[in-house]
Amino acid sequence: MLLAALYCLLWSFQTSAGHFPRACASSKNLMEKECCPPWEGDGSPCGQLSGRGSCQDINLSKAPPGPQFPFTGVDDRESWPSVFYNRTCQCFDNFMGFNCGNCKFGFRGPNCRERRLLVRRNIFDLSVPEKNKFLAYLTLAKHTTSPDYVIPTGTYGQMNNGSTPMFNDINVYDLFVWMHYYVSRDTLLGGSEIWKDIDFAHEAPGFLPWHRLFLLLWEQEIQKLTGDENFTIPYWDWRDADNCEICTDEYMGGRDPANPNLLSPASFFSSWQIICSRLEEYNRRQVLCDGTSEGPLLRNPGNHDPARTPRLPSSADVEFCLSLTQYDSGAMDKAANFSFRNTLEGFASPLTGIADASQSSMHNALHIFMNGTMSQVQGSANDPIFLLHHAFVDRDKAIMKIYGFQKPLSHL
Ligand code: KOJ
Ligand code: ZN
Repeated sequence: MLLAALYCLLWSFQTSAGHFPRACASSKNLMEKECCPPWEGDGSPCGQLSGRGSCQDINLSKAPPGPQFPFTGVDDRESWPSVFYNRTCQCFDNFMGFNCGNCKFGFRGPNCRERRLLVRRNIFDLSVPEKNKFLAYLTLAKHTTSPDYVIPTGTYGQMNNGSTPMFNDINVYDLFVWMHYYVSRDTLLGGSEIWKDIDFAHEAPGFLPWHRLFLLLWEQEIQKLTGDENFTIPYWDWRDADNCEICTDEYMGGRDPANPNLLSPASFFSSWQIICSRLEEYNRRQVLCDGTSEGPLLRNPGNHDPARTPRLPSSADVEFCLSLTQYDSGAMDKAANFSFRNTLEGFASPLTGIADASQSSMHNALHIFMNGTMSQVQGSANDPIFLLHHAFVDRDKAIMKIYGFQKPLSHL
């Protein structure tokens, strides 16, 4: 749960992942501010009897408000997760998870001691049965209610400070769509007031580690759902592409001949419903996305604004990003110059490294190019192309940049 907090400091806040263990969604848990569920293996909180972990007070450093968010105490995501819980499981050794029931990424076995190496592969290198298995996993995730997690449908204030819990079931796929919405959503300030200049996962140093953790958690949930402990997300290598090569009915869905904004009826995803897309409506009503279906996936690749995104990224663009030696720079936001993160994210030119608000390049270029659900930050993870795209953004050389590792870590 909420592991993103360990990894990123964005705009001076602990970042938030935002999904809640079902076992901690009661008014008792919320009133006591404790989330230390039992581990099934021994029935003790955090698997304490088996030495997996123990229930601990969380200890967060307080961050001062910055220019992007000149408030304190108005948003549940500040100092995550302390608005909801101030005691959670601290896991030992290679255990992790809300009840220390999982192994840390890269480990397996009953005691999580065995090293495991998993490799993310190019989707075009998968055999037809392997590719079809991936598509079947996506379908299964979209049709299976998450056994372990629920989503809050109101703020802590709307829940009367925990005494009236507001949570919904959600399917495994949409759980992650919702997390991406929640981390990037606007702040509801009460009345009709909204603060839009806030995003805990984009436009700042946490962009790469937040999305990296997102993909790792996604893989872990699919591994649990399918029993396939070797599952990894395939990537789409979009370097030098001049069209959406994965937008065919055999892969991520072709275009509907009758409506260019929709997926072809023969594709795997034409019947999918999206969530978390009606941002203006949520803001007007001062509510959160509650996971209700909001219509079909929209995608119209290539029919985007060519002045904003003239082309998809080239190999030379990627090489330029990798030549930048500073992970982030300056104000560490979307105006940063010569920043590896800002250039790879797509707010700075991949020719010069200078920030350019008129263009969406690199990672952003793919979102804009898809011209539909993918192009709006809060709902973009509805389109499964999001996963293939971010698996490529997360590829080895990018990761080496973040952590200074010598070896590729795409297998993490
Ligand atoms: C959607 C996203 C994103 C960027 C854009 C476009 O998720 O990160 O759309 O800039
Ligand atoms: Zn994102």
